[in-house]
Amino acid sequence: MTPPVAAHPDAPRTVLLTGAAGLVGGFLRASLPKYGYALRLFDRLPVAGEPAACTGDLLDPEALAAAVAGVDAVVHLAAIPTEAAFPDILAANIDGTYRLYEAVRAAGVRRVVLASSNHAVGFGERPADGGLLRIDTPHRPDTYYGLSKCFAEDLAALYADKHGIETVSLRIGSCFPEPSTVRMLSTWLSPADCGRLVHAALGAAVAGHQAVYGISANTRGWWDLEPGRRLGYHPRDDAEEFAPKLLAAHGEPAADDPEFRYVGGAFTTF
Ligand code: 15L
Repeated sequence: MTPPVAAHPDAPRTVLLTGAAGLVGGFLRASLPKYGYALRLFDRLPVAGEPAACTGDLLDPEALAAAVAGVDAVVHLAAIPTEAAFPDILAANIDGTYRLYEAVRAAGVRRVVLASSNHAVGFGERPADGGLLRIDTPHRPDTYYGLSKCFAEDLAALYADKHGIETVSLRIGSCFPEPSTVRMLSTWLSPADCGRLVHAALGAAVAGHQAVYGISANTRGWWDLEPGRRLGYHPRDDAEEFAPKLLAAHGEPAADDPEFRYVGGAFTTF
């Protein structure tokens, strides 16, 4: 068994992971226990190989209340993870996240780590001077999906200001086993760095609501990672090792290609 690595001394210990059956949920089920967290798993679908996982819907108040009872923190991944019809996004991502925060408030949980997305700022443009995209760039959603992540971040800010619930919103790039497009040479978040990021976000001192970009230490990254570093996120992976293969297959994108120009890449074209 892998020994625990660098746990924060005052980090939460019992953590509810919503969306535990999804891809990122699977990465975190593998990595977070190595940092010493005890995970409680929650998903609409059964979680493969995890008979103790709670199967329930975010829109079911009783299931949600039972899931949050007694945990120190919540990592909230549960959502439709891509563009979809507005009524579906409204139910799963917008109402679902509202219900989650209400349950968190009622249960007295202090910390949420929220899976936001780069698509909250998807129409943000690559700085022309070659600089980094700042974390305080205004919301510019590229889809209803991105809009739901803007809502989630703003909801987190409301519950911080009104109820003292601390949230770190992670504007995740492309969290996959490896990058599969040229854009992902910039936006990739490796599974191991995803674990590092969530661990940092669970344990760091934050006042209220704070957003950070979630990508690896990519040579071609153009989103400012400094806010994450200040929380203790020190990524170790770099998508550049995949560059020769991807560039040979696809070539360099043109400067006016949405994949190159906008944070959200192809999502701006749907
Ligand atoms: C996301 O937010 C999606 O959940 C994921 O499926 C990818 O499309 C990713 O963004 C991305 O921008 O690559």
